[in-house]
Amino acid sequence: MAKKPAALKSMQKTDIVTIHDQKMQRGSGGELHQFAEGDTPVLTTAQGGPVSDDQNSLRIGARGPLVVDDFHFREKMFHFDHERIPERVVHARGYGAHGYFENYDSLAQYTKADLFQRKGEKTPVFVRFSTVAGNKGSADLARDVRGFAVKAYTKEGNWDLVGNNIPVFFIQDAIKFPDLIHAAKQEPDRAFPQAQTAHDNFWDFISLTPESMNMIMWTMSDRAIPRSLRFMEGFGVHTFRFVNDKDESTFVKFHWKPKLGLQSVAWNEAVKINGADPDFHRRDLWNSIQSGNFPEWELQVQLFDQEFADNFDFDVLDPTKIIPEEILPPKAIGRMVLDRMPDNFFAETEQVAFMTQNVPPGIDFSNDPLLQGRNFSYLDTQLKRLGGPNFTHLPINAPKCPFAHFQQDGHMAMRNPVGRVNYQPNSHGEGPRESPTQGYRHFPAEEQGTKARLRPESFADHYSQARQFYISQTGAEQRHIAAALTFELSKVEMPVIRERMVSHLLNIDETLAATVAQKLGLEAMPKHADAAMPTRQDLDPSPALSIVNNGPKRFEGRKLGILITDGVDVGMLKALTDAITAEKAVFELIAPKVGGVKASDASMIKAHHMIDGGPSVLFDAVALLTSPDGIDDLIDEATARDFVADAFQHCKFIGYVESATPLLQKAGIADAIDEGVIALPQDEDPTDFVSKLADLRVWGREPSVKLGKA
Ligand code: HDD
Repeated sequence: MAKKPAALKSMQKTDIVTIHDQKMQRGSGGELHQFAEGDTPVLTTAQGGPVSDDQNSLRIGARGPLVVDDFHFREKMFHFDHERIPERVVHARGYGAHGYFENYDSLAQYTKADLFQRKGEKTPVFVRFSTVAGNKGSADLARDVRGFAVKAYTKEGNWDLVGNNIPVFFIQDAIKFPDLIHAAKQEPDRAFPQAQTAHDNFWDFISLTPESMNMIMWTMSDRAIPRSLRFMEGFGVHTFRFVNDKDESTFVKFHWKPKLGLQSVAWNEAVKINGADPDFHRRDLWNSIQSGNFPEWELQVQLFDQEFADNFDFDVLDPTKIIPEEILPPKAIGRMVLDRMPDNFFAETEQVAFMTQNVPPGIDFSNDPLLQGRNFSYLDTQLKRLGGPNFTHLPINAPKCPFAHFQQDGHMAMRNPVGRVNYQPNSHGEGPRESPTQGYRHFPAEEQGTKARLRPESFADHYSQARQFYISQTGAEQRHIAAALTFELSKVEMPVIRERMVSHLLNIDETLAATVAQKLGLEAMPKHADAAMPTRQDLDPSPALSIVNNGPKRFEGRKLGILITDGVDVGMLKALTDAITAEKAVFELIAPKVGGVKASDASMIKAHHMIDGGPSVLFDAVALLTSPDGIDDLIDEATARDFVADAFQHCKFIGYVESATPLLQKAGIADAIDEGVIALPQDEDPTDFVSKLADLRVWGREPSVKLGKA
């Protein structure tokens, strides 16, 4: 007979034992159960029955088989086995937060929507940011569009503005959406690549879909690798309608503008962030809200009438087009502040159900065929994902205004009507009735035409705005677009797809096409792609489209990584961290050991990261506060060399004390000092250094880094 395990023997000797940090008490039959001390609640089953032992399943003899009477085991496993719900078919990976929208002034002239009537009125919101292609567990810094979905709990029902961080879309008709998404996600036979469009199927579809070219310029730009969810714009994309109480309609496009300005990372940095911290964007939002730095966006609208729409160069119903802000300046109408994280990720962020068709009176749709198709799709997906028609009973989806209807029953009905009457009209004089005056009235647009499967000719220009986007970028941003296209197409195995893409690029910008063709090593330049309409060369650049040109010019909300060693000068460290805090930025300390360092005054300073766990890609800028003795702990560390070399390569500001010079040498940048590599002399106020950080990046350094001159 096998010997009893030692742990079991000892457990049988005592009346109170500790298992997994929990005190367990032996019952009269020798079984272990929760030791309920003070106000510690007794563990129960989901049926409310108290549980005596949650560590050992019921069995015959100490080493015998389990028995089916163990209803607690059965229930616990049953529930665990059903914990997952289907992830979203797109936008599976997301992160949400609560907050409010504050209206600046009455917009009654344009819309009767209640949330826009009164100055200073606050409406609660829940926002979910997401990537599109990746699965729920994919990394945050994938090159991808970001979802920017806002649910406003207005006094007249929920308004969902389900937008993206890019104001245009890949396709003009919702019927193409399943093809687009099939092509973008993992290929069906091999189930890779994860969260990447760098593969044949995506570029095959795109190269056969010229209407996607404007969107492709955006997704290959730095917009697709934002530094933080807090530093990106959001767009409603489509043209909507505002309708006022006289039933007059004004077309409207919605834009969210981040208070802290726009900022993205470099591609090489994104790749490394995904390894170092796949939750980079989540963590950033969590940390900033938990520490009271509430992210904020201004809601701006482009308002226009039918006459403007008729005279604009492009069709305002075409979701692959913008209206440049220089042509139609946006009007700021309110601000949104996110100030509270959900209590439970699953209950709120995972179960929140956004639907474009959720609009309050005063907001209506246009005939954008993508929007109309979306209005059909979102309800279906909630049924599949949340398992039944009662998903509006979930607190995150329920309106916060009074509501009354006769919908009843169905799976998991939690809010059930009382009384006899469940229909209307009725003779009991009970229950809600429709209200022609207060109820939602669709804008009475006059429509006519022949029923047919059509694409309007006014949607046919696929290249002009793609070119406009490209020529509106700074040199650095244009280089990034070329590099992104080259990277993605280099992963495409079928040469014909690469060539077809270059033939489209020729219609956008010949220099861009030539650069990509040369970097891909194309043997010969293809012909221009056939175009339904020639590319307009006369569209003016739109400065609003560049991130770099619209940078915030301040370091607020950003993070400095300070590399410290034993002997760090406490005075200097304090002056630097004070200056950073005064700038409303944050800092983290990186040291050879996470336990910290012994500073110049012999005090111990704890670190946030050890050098291996705190690479410079996690920070917006770095400072090297070493000491002549302490530098020895770092000089032979590859991670310390990478810390500096990466910061340089990613065009970040680097502040350094003299003793860090050998580290600059190891990183190969000692002879490449530029205006972004700044000496921090002893006894000098580091405020100057901190004020320079406002430029965020030294993009001018990039060509020299690329050429390997560093
Ligand atoms: Fe969509 C989710 C944004 C086109 C069908 N979409 C979804 C989410 C966002 C967007 C942000 C995630 C919401 C959340 O966080 O829960 N989608 C867009 C934008 C589009 C767009 C800005 C174009 C302008 N979408 C689009 C089309 C269709 C869909 C054309 C189908 C006809 N979208 C869906 C969906 C999803 C979704 C399948 C998946 C999960 C969900 O709805 O709740 O129904």
